[in-house]
Amino acid sequence: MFDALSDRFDGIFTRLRSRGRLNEKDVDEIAREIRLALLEADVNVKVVKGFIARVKERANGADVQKSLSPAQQVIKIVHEELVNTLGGVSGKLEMSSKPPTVVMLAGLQGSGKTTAAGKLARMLKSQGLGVLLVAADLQRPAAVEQLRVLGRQLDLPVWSAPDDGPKDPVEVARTSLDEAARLGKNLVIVDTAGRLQVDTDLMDELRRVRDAVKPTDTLLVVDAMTGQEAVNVATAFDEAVGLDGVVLTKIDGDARGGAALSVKEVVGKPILFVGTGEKLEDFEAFHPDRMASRILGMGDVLTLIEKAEAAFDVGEAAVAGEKLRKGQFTLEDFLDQMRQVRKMGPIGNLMKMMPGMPKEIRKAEIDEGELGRVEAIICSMTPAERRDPSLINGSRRVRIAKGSGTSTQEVNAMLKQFKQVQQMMRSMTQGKRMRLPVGGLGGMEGLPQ
Ligand SMILES: Nc1nc2c(ncn2[C@@H]2O[C@H](COP(=O)(O)OP(=O)(O)OP(=O)(O)O)[C@@H](O)[C@H]2O)c(=O)[nH]1
Ligand SMILES: [Mg+2]
Repeated sequence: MFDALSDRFDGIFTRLRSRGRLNEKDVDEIAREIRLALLEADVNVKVVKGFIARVKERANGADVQKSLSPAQQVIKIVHEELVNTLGGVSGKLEMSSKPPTVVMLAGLQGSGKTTAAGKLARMLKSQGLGVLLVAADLQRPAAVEQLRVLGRQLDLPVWSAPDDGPKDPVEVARTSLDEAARLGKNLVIVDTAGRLQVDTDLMDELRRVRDAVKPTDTLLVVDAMTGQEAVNVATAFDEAVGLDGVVLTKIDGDARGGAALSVKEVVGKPILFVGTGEKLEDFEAFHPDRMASRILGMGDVLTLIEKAEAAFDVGEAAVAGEKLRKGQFTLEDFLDQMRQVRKMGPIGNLMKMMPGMPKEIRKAEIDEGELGRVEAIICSMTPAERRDPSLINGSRRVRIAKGSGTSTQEVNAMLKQFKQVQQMMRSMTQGKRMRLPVGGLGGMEGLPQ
């Protein structure tokens, strides 16, 4: 999401950097370009109008700081206005003072409700909450089973209609609270059937499910691909059941970002979470400031750090750091570290969060296959070889290449790069000038040296 918009901003700001002072006419021109960029990203017209008016007023007005260049001033203003448009401060789930807290997920068919139920359950479980999943979607035959599968993956209970009893979602919802009490769970996530706004029967059923569980948080799940149509969807659901917030799904796709930039301002409901992929861990709390930074290519260090904290074992990382310092870092340690990094998600996504990454690198297709090959090569070595690569002679190289489905050249290149890293680490710890390995490691070729 936002790739096209990011590119447009990048172009506007690049041209701006070569300018000196900005007069009113320059500001008008920039405003026009930003307006077009936002409209192309399918942002609601009213939102665009307000956004442009504020940027113009501030760029022309006294708001301008003398310590910044004209380009920096405009970027700062646009960043702040993007943050505001995306909701200003980060929203949070409301927790009930009288447990259980009940989160009800509603939305159009296929928007990602059931997946979001699983992802949210995973996130809250990891925060120490006792979660019960509730299958109040009896519309689609496979819906209950889909939630049960997620429950099994997460090792969480799923409450559903009895297999041989009546299939009434309102009854399932109502009894789920007793089940939560019986199991001692303090958080209940209710998955509901997908429905179209125009379907009055299903909207009515949703209201009755709501009245049965009295949700602490009613969240609308919206597919980012919906664009600014998300505004109409959110308005309809808000009128029908009352919303507390929005979960924006599939932002990993090529949605242009209109939904994200329109919904808060028009409907007044904050985006609380975003879905960034199909897997259960592809889910993040939504932070307007961080998202604005990502749109403007400034990176998102905080999310990167959080991902690292979630993926890395602190103890292991400390041990690896110590070995690095002492020059005892082996291929085995390298493999461990690489696996931990890969747990953080596709390297390409991580690159986008790094500040100061040139656009070409942010957009470069990182070859995940190359990382996989490096992993396969190390895995095909014996433990002794991993600890002491100097053991690896010609015939061992052939064996390793065969075992990993690579060539001896690839094995050689990998070993050479590893040696360079070791040398670099050694010279760093000995206070010598740091020399980065030529070419970098597995698939990372092309990074600035
Ligand atoms: N790429 C991507 N796919 C997603 C994301 N969230 C959900 N999906 C996919 O979208 C499809 C629909 O997801 P569901 O969770 O079944 O949607 P739903 O709203 O429960 O659908 P109904 O119950 O039929 O209304 C599935 O194939 C999911 O894997 C996301 O954040 N990114
Ligand atoms: Mg579903």
